[in-house]
Amino acid sequence: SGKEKWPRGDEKTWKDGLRKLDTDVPSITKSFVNHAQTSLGRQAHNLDYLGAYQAAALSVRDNLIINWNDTQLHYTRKTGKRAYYLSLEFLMGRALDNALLNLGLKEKYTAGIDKLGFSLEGILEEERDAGLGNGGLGRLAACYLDSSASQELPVWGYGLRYKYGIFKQLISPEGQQLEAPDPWLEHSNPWELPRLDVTYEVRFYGNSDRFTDGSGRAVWAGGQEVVAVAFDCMIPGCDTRTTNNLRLWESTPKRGFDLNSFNAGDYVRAVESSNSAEAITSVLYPDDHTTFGKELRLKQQYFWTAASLADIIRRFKNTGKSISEFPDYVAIQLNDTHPTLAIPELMRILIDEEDVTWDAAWNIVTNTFFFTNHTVLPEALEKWPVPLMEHLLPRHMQIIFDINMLFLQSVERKFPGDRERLARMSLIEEGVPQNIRMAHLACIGSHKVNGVAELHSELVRTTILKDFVEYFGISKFGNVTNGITPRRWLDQCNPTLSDLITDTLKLPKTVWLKDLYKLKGLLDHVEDENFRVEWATIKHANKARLARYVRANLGFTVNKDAMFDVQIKRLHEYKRQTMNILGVIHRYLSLKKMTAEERKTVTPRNVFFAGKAAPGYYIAKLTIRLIVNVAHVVNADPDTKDLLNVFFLPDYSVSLAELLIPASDISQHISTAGTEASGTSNMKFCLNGGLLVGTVDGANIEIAEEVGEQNVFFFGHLSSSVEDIRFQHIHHPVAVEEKSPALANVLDQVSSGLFGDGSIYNPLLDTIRHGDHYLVTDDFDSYIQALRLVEEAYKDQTEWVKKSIRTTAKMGKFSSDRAIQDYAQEYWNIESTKVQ
Ligand code: B1N
Repeated sequence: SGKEKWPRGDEKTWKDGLRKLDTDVPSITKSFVNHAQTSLGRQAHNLDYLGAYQAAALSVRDNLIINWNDTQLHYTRKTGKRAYYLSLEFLMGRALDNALLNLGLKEKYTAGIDKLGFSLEGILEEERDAGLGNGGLGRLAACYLDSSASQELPVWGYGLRYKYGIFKQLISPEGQQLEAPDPWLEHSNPWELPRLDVTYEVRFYGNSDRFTDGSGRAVWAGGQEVVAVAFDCMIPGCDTRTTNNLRLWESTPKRGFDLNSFNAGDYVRAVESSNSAEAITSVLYPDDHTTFGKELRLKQQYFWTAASLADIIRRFKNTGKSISEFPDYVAIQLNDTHPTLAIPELMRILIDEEDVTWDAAWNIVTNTFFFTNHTVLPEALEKWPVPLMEHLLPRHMQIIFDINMLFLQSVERKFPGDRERLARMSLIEEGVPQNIRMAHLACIGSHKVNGVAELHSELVRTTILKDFVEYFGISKFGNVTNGITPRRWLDQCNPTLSDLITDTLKLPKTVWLKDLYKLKGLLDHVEDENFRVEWATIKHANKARLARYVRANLGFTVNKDAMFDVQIKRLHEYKRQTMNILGVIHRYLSLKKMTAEERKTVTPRNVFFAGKAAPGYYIAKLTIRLIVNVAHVVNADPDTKDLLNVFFLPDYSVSLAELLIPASDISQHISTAGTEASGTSNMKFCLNGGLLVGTVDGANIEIAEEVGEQNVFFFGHLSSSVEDIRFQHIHHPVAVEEKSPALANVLDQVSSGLFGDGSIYNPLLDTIRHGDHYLVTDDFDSYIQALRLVEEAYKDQTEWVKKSIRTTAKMGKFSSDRAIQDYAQEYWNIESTKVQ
């Protein structure tokens, strides 16, 4: 009859039972009260704000689940190509406000919650950040999920459900960073759906024995088996029913695990080994841009890639298609080298379990994977010791050796007799021990490789993967400039500016939020004085909002009429927070020398810092200490305290960024040229009308191209000269006094104890005095000059506001919707599809 058969039972009874989306205030309040009553066991008389948050979240979650279910059913029925984003980090932040905005239900929830005697604002503050990432790489993954759902693309994320996310940062009165665990799951997490039925067993250690039949197959057995359990997080798109999935794996011991030890009465040993299974997903590694070769980290990487691949393959097999068609239906994006083991793992499954030949398997693999590189810093390029890999994953080690042998044979055919080239390109770096170069493996196992901004992608092509460009040809090596989601990074964090833009463009909000190039319509209003006043008033209100936070949480009073100058990012020598604080000291010393008359002409400035240092990164921690102690002195000095203030805001997070970014007049992105692959907060500040002070690096360059160089404050040496300057530093060192007397004076003041015991800071200052790998000495004077120009420009508020509007207006390119469409079309070959 052409009629679809109802799956089971009475269709009407089923359909009557289905929950519908809450779209009106009465059903919202009803759902809220129901959840308080039955999910939480609370009532009006004993519901506090935390309970109210949970009730609200559960009621919103019901809506998400309805959409999520329909989306997944739609994908299953459609059976088109899907993409999977494998990332060890997803820095999601809070979910409630984002879900309300993307569902278009914020106003109705505000009204409903008000009726129940709570304020939505207060409820939103109860939510803990999901901090499952270190910084830009993890937040990028989160923005890409938002854009995939908003663009109605069939994309799933795969990651780990760490019990503890990025550590909580405490700052002692002396300015020392202390780390505390982040128990983000303490009050249960309403945004996840445990899928206790979706599990996979993942093997470690054991032995791999090759068949002797010449098939290349092997049997890997023994060792330890750990179970991966799925937890699904719903990712709502903006103004669409599409709700995608982020699947996070938790490690648990295998049921009945090591029963022998229990039987033998060795209770403690048995419990210990189950602890070790759980340890795999216990904590996010808090180091970025460094590799330690820790076994537990490698275990995390394999556990996650093995579970994710098994899940992807199971889903593919359910479609009934032949395994040779895998790359026509599956694209897998490797977010940096962390998931590179997926390459030998897919080879293993195809060869050992699916009976595919080596060549056919390699063909499938190299048409399935795509690899994004996020840094060219040598210390961040992942290497794993061969003995560790052999011990933990013996079968994968064999496969990697085989891939390497075949690859080098092919290189040898293309470049006969070039032994040095073979050594450079090998997957194995010689040494004691030998190391596996994961970027090389990711590169040769992927269909395409990309960097994250134009300059960075060019550096990838000409430095770390130069030989591979010569071997594969240039077309394998692309660029996708990073982007940010304007939903969180404008509409959510700066609602008043969002409303002004909506009114000014005379477009529905979701239209410009999903086509960010529409912002250029703001250019028609730059000369409208009323509009400029509204623009400036909003910035001022955002500064006041930040000032209230600082007052309430840290007890400092912030002059909200001063210029707000912000640098917030992970602490790292290459990001040069040290140069910023030394610049502040320079400013302080100049102010001290001025007469009272001269001081009257000075623009007051508040300098905000926030960011975490890796727990073992001594120099980065010393920088925090210096910032905190400079703040103590400068903020207390009656000569300067009205003109210059310094704040280090502890425990930087996504939520704190949402408060700081809309409040900035200028932000600093001052990495040594060639070191910051892209940067993404630079885009967030500019989208919110903050101007950029920066080096000619990463995405700063493309921002300047879009907004015009007259609207950014560039300084410093270009990446093309960095190598030569470093060579000079080593072979013809010139004293700081000669290169920058201003900097030398600042260093002397620090050493001589102006900010407390100077000797504490010597290891930090010595990184500049000797070697100066990050070129602080070379860039300092032009940095100070750039800040002078900022101060000049800020005095003309009319012009300044025009620059601010023009900057926001030209940020269309930096929407993560553009970036994700680029991946979808140029890399994954997937299409948008509308959920009915
Ligand atoms: O990735 C961001 C870029 O915008 C930043 O410029 C870049 O620094 C950042 C090892 C990393 N690169 N590499 C990392 C993170 C964790 C880890 O364990 C390296 N993060 C970046 C997004 O493209």
